[in-house]
Amino acid sequence: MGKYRGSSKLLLQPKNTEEVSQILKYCNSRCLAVVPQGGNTGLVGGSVPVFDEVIINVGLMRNILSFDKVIVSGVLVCEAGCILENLISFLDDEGFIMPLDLGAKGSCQIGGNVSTNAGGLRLLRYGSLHGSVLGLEAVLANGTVLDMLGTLRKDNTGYDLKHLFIGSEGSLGIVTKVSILTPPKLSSVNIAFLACEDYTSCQKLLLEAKKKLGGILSAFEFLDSDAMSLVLKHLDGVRNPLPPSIHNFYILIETTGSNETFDKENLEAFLLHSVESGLVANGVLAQDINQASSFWHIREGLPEALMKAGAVYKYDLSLPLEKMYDLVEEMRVQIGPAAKVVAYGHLGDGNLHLNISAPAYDDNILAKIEPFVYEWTSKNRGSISAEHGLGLMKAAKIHYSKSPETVRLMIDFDYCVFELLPDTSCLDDNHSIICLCLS
Ligand code: FAD
Ligand code: 2HG
Ligand code: ZN
Repeated sequence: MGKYRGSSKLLLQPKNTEEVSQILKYCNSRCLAVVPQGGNTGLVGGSVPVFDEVIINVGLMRNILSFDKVIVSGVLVCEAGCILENLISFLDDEGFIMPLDLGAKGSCQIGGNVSTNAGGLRLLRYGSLHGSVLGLEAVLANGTVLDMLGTLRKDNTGYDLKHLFIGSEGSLGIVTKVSILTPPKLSSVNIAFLACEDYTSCQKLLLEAKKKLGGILSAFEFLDSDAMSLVLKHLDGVRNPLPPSIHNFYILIETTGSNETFDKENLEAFLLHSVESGLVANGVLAQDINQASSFWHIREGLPEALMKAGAVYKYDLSLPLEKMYDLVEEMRVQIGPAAKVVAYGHLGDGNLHLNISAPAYDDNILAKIEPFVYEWTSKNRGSISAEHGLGLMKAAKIHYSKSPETVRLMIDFDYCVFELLPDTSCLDDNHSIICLCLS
C-alpha cells in the first residue's frame, strides 16, 4: 500500500522449530526486538519492521507433514511457512479443500493466516479458524517450544491454549506448525452475480439465501457501484457480467454441494424468485468455470484495483448488518469530493471493507476519516477489526472495541503468564509486536 516502511537490517529464515527457538532465546537474552513475518500480505502493517527489528520469516519451513484422509478424515498437519495456495492445490489433488480462502492466497502463509485469524471468502460456510485449527506448535519469546499440535476433534483437558495464538498477531510467540481440519471437496459449485438497487434489498436477499439455499450457501459477498467502477477502470480484462446499466449494489453468491442438478436448479429458482419479488434487479449464473472465476475476479481484485488507483485508507469493520451501509453514506458526506468512498465485503459475515481512495496520502483527508470511523463503529457496538487484526495501524485504537478492563487483562496476562514485559509505550507507538524481554 506504500503506507508502511521497514528499516530492518536483518532477516532470518529458520529452517526448523529448533532454529526458531534458538533465535528467540538469543534475541530475548539481548533484548533485541523481533517481528514475525509470513507472506507480508497483512493490511495493517503488523509484519513490517518499522523500527530496527530483526525479521523472522518461517517461509523456508514449508513442508506438509501429514495428511490423514483415512483414519481421522481430512486432518492436515504442516509447517507454518506453507503458502495457502500450495495447501489448496495439495488438498485439491486429495479430494479435499482448505476451510479458508482469500485473495492473497498466492503469497500468505498458513502461519500468518492463523496468527491473524484470517476470515476470507469461506467463513460463512466453514466458520473461523478457531473452529478448524485443531492444534499448533509455537515458540515463546524465551525460546520455549509449546507443543499443542493435537489432531483431535475433542480435547477438554484444561485450557485450550492454542486459541490464544489464533489471532494474536505474533505478540505471544511464533507459530511453527499447524494442524487443521479440512472438509471434503464437493462436486457441485455454482455462482451467481446479481444486482440490487438498494441496501435493504441486499439484506433481505441474504436472509432469503440463508433460508432457501441453507446448507449449500458457501459465499455471500457484496460490492457497491463505486467499487464496481473502480475494478472496471483499473483491472485489465474485467467486464461487468450484467447488461451495461449501473446498479447500486452487486452480490456474488456461491453454493457448494454434492448434487449437481439439484443445486443448480435450486440456485436458478432462487434467482428467479428474487427477480420476481423485486429484490434483485438483474442476475446471471456462471455457465462454466471460466465465467465463475471471472465473477470471483471482480470481488477478489478489489484490493489490487484500489492499490492501482493511488493511496488507500482501509477499514475492516464488523457492524450490525442493518447499520452497515449508513456508515458508508455518512462517510461520503464527511469526506466530500476529496476522495472516493468504496464499500465491499463479506456481507454474509457482517464484515464491511470500507476503503477510501485518494490520489495521495493526505493528513487532511485522514483527519476527516479518523476518529470518526472508529467512534461510529464503537457507538454501534461494532469491531474496528473484523478479520485483518490490529497491527501497527490499530494497536492504539483497541479501546474502541475492548473495555479498559479487558485491555488491562491482556497486558497483565502477557506479563504474568508469558513473562513478557510490555514496553508500555507500545500501545502509544502503535506497534503490533510488544517487544519483550523476560522479567
Ligand atoms: P503477514 O502479513 O506476514 O503477517 C501478519 C501478522 O501475523 C503480523 O503481525 C505478523 O507479525 C504475524 N505473523 C506472521 N506469521 C507468523 C507466524 N508464523 N507466527 C506468529 N506470527 C506471525 N485477510 C482476511 O482475513 N480475509 C481476506 O479475505 C483477506 N483478503 C486479502 C486480499 C488481499 C489481496 C490482501 C493483500 C490481503 C488480504 N487479507 C485478508 C489480509 C492478509 O492476507 C491476511 O491477514 C493473511 O492472513 C496474512 O498472512 P501473511 O502470511 O501474509 O502474514
Ligand atoms: C478482502 O476481503 C480482503 O478482499 C481485503 O479482506 C479487504 O481490501 C480490503 O479492504
Ligand atoms: Zn475480507
